[in-house]
Amino acid sequence: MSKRFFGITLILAVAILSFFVVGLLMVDSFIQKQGIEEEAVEIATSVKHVKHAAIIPLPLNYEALPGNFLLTDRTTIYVSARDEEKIAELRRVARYLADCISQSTGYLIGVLDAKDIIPKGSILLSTYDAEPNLGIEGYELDVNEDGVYLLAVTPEGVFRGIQTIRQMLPPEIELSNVSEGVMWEIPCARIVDWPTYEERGMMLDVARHFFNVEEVKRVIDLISRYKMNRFHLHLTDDQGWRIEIKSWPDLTTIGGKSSVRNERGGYFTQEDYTEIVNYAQERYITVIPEIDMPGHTNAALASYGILNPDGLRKPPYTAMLVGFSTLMPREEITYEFIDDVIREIAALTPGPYIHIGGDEAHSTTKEDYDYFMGRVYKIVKSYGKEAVGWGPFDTAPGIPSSAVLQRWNKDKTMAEEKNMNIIVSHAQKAYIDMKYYKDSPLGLTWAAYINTKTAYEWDPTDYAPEQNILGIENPLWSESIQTIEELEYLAFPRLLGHAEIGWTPKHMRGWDDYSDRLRAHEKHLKYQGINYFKDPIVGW
Ligand code: TNX
Repeated sequence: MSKRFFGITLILAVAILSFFVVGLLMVDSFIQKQGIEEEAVEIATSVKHVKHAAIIPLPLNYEALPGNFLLTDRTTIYVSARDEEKIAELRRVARYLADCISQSTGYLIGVLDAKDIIPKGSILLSTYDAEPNLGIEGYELDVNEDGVYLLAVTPEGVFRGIQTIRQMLPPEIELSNVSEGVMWEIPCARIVDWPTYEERGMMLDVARHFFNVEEVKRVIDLISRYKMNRFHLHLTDDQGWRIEIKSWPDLTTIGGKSSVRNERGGYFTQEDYTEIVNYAQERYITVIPEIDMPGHTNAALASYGILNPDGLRKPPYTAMLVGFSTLMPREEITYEFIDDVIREIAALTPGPYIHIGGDEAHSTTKEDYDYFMGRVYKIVKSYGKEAVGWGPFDTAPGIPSSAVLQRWNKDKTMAEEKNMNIIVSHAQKAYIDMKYYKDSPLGLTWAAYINTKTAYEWDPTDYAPEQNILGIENPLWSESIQTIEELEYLAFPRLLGHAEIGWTPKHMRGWDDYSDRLRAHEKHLKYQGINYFKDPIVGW
């Protein structure tokens, strides 16, 4: 082989090799670029996801899929279940969804029983063959271009899933009048979801200032939107008695009149209360009525002289300081009174619980308090209900492990020792009557300032052992509020964060993601007509 030939071969070989190397590099850079583009697409979808499906509380599993389901005037809701009773209940739930859709789209949405195959473009609500591990409130939601399929073990689970669908639709779906020109799209996705805690609730104090049936129904409706399932009504306190007791009529004719600074009194008749309970039940929300005792009872003491040591009615109380009043723990008339009250309320309440208060009984000796709580507990049980109470009611020896503690502070407790169920309502995080900031126009300050971020960044296990936690509840005491607008201002948006804490597991929660979703959800709040606080910390 000549030197020249070898030289040419070498040049050729180098040329071929470099061709390959350059080619490979190009392919590689192409692949890399492709990767970046893919990543960009992914980011874009996730932004879109935040924009179009900012669901609160965050579902356990959310898989975004390409495309959208388009709701039209031909969309029909089908129901399917194994037995006639469930079908009837699902028809009612379907009607509820149809009405939600109709009011803003203007479409007349029909509800039909599913037979074999359902047409393209339909919504199916079904309790047929759902995975039992979804539990009572869990649901599976499949949205694809051909249809929306919502499956749950119970109609209650279907109802919770419907709230997810509503949040996935454009925010105009919340308006109560028809919006023209909106594409009623639901982004395609597959969701499998269930709650972390069994109880997720709100408490409303109607004793300090009264709120009427319509207002209470609105509150129930709003909390149902965020998958809450308990509504605790604080019905009696020093400043007012708000529930008609037929065997003790002066409780409302006298005790119902007063309120904080006498600004807003009133009471529910038993028919009113039943209307509230039924409205809540239609939304799969259990009402927990509270008769607070032995303290916080001035309104009762002002209604009946016989409940007082001197036989004289106390003057009505309209200030805000607490801890001065007490029923007489060693007098039988007290228990005759309580027996009547609990009997009448238990008869009107389908839920398993009656809340017997027990907080801040500073004018009752510990011995009397213990005796009193033990007696009242037995009365509650005798009417087939379980008792819930504020701390320190769990420290009374007559309160057994089957009772439920509502924990609001860090005072000494027996609940763990007794292995009681605990509802976590820690005042420094869960109280929605606290001011957001120093200069907030409404709210109290004794526990803390709680802005939207503080209200979100806590976990029930910070306050009780996991195995004892039944759930969480957000009390809205009403000393500082008199109107539904004021109520909404304190409750929203904080309540959404609490709803998520009760529903979504701790490891999936984070402020950055939550605040993104909250911002994206803002129009839904606005179009529901909620007077929410535009908390700057959310980035609003
Ligand atoms: C404490 S916490 C109370 C209520 C007040 C509330 C105001 C608890 C069980 N009792 O009587 O309304 O603070 O934030």
